[in-house]
Formats: sequence, structure tokens, C-alpha cells
Amino acid sequence: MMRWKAQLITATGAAALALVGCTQGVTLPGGAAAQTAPKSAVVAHATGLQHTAQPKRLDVVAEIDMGEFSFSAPGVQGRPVIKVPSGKTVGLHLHNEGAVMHEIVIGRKPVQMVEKVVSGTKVSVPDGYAKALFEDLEADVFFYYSDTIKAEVGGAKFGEIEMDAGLRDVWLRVKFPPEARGEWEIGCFAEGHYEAGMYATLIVE
Ligand SMILES: [Cu+2]
Repeated sequence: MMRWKAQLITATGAAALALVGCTQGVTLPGGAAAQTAPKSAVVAHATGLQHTAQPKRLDVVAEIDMGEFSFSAPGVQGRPVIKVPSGKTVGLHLHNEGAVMHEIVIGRKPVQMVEKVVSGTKVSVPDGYAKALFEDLEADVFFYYSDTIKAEVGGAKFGEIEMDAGLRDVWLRVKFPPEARGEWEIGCFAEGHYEAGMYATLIVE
């Protein structure tokens, strides 16, 4: 893992120099984190790591970072409201910037509650959404291990993606249909995370 990190920093450091000026950042109405997809994206994340690899054929890129215990977006203060267009090919770029595992679930509220026994006491805890976006909608999922090595799952339907600490450069490539328009919530339902405030808003326009 340490070797991988060192390689990534070296590779992105060199690439960043070459790519300065190529990123066409666009602030959408409402201060969203989406931007038009540059040829090669260079985004500074909280850890200082940058990425250069991304799937092909993206019209729009939105950054989603995870940490303890919130979702964030580079350059956005506080809990982000991420706006993406329907009918275009969107790249959702997922970074776990934290020290523990986080998961990402995108769904329509309300949040579903389940009964669990914690320390001998029965409690009601959040456990996902009434409807998860990618249970019906296909996305291509990319796991980048370096700028040039990746795994890709095409046409995937899923409920959640779990990302260990240190796992960055996971991408979802998706075209939102008109019926997906409206407000969604992005949540992490690892134990205690949602209650701690680990959620954000995704609006498909
Ligand atoms: Cu979490």
C-alpha cells in the first residue's frame, strides 16, 4: 500500500505540471461540485493527492470525497449539494480520504430504520434508503490502481460501494435518465456514520 501511494504521488506530480491549464472548472448554479470533464482531470483533494486517470467519454465530472464522518467536495465549504445533468455521461469520482472504511449509497429518502441490539439494548438505526439509485440504474464502475491500471465492471447494478481507507480513484460512469431527475441523498451506513452526519445531497437536473 505504501509503495502504491508513493507511485501515485510521483506520477500525478509529473502529470500535474503537464496538465495545468487543461481543467475547465464550471460552477453550476447552487455552488455544485460538478465540472465539465477535462481531457485529464487534475483535482486537489484534502490529502493533497491528485488524480489523472478517469474513464473515457465523460461529459461532466463530480467529485465526492469521504472522511470522518462526512462527505465533502474539493473547494466546497460544508456539506456539498452536488448537481449533475440528466442525459449526459457523468463521472462520479469517489475518494476515501479518511482513516476507516466508508460506504456510499445513493437513494431517495426516507432513510430506512432497522432494529439492532447494541450493548444489550435494542435500538433503531439508519440502514439505507427506501429506493437505492443503482438498484435500477446501470453504472460502469472503475477501480483505478494507478494512472494506467484499472478494473472495470460494466453495466453494474448494486446497492452500495464499500471503500477501505486509502482507496481512491473509484469512478461511476452513468447516464441519468429523465425519471432519475430530482433530489437524492448520498449516505454512509457504516455503523454510526450516518448518525454522525455522513450524508450529502445529489440533485439530478
Ligand atoms: Cu462512513
